[in-house]
Amino acid sequence: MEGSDGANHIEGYLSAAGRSFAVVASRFNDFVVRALLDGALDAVRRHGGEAGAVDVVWVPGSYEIPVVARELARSGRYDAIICLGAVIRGSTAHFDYVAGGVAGGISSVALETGLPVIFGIITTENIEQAIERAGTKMGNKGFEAAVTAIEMADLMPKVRERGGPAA
Ligand code: INI
Repeated sequence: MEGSDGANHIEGYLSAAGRSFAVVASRFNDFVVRALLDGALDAVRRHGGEAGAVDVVWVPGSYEIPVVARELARSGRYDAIICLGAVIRGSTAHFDYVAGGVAGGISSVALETGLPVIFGIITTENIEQAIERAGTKMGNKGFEAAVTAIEMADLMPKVRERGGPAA
């Protein structure tokens, strides 16, 4: 698309129709993560997708998310992977290890596989802040993560087509 500045702008649109997604969800703090999942499925439906086109895989804690995301990304069955978890500092002495591990792991999987792997992990100081980000006054980070997945799923094929090796 040519923008008003004369450059060629490439961007993803927010249509989930015909797209397949996997969600990797952490059972730790699951009362928060279930609200994030509700938000993510709502986002898929509101953007023309079907809940039946979403597979949800549950793992024990956020630290386990990257290894499962990697398997799912490598399967070739999905247009994007959405990772959902809640790492709350008040609940653990090893917050930094869990939060850092899951963030670095998700980023590595995305770079290794070339698939959008979306960081829908809430990292907060306390439970109140987590609840605020799971469908109350700060919105729903699961919804936002799914919208990002939908946009990236549309963007990546366009980037490959545009940026791939010349024929
Ligand atoms: N996992 C979370 O997803 N959130 C947390 O807040 C958390 N805390 O508090 O410890 C947490 N820990 C478990 C961790 O993700 C792993 O499951 C565990 O260390 C085993 O590898």
